[in-house]
Amino acid sequence: MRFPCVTLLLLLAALAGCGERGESGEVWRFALEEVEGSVQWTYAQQFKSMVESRTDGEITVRIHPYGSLGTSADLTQQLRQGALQFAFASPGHLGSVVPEVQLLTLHFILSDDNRVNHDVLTGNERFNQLLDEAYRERGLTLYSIVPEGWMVWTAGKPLRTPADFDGVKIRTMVSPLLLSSYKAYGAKPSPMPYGEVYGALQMDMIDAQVNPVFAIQEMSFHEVQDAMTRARHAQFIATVASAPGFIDGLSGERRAMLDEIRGELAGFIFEKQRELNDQRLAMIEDSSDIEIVELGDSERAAFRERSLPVRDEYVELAGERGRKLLDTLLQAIEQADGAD
Ligand code: 6CS
Repeated sequence: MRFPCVTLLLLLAALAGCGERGESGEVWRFALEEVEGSVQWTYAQQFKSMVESRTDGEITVRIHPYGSLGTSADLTQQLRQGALQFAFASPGHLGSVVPEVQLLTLHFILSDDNRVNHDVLTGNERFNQLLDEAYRERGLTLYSIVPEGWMVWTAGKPLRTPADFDGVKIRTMVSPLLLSSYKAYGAKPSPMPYGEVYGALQMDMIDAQVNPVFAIQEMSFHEVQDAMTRARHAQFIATVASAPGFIDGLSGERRAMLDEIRGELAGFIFEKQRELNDQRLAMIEDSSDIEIVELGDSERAAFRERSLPVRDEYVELAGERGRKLLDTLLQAIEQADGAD
């Protein structure tokens, strides 16, 4: 996929710290790492409608779906320069800039109960605050954490055991720990931007990829793969980041509005991602003969075992704050699982 020139947006960098002023008021630019109809698009549409109605049209939210402004790395750069006010920033890409956020790419650290994951990730204040500190050190602020559903593996064959991964060229996002996670299974990870995955699968440059079901359907990856393996090894967890100083620089009333919207959107998008993932799985089943395999507990345990040393690598990379984030998350999940 090729991207148009972003010169116009770079010019807008001069507006750092505030939204652009349009003809009828302020414009907040919100960029997505996913296409129209996706979980991120659904979130952004709802955000837009809430902001615009609550500010009586004083603010217009302009949504830029994936492909219009560049890769995830480009979006992060534009956000840091102040050319965008909000952008989705997935840990699988952002980990190269904010090492601590790679925690959200580690395998087998979450509950099997998705409601628990959602409640902890969006509701645990200490966790969110620690992560925000890490973002701020790198010229970003954390607005929200948005779980988008379980990741599944697609390949030319089912991937039931680590031995099945031996030598498999799997496309990953670019954060270093994702490479470690798949090397631990014996695979050959091959990082590349999202927009290049379909072509790389079609041309046999890679054998496999990993993404949530809704994304596999909307990017047509199932058309060029023979099997889908569901291991519940990790969720696709995105974050919404904001431009430096943007939210801090708003009036108290606007900041309170954004806090309120974040809380309301958390419940909204949790239901929507579930609906989208279920609907898209049915669409894949109806339109292709891809083999769908669900791993059992003992099969998952073999992968979990291999994944554990990557946690130590995370702490080495992400330092003391990373260790605190990992401990906070594991404890909160364990506690919430126990309370069920
Ligand atoms: O695999 C990726 O790169 C992308 N996957 C999803 C579901 N969202 C954005 C991300 O860049």
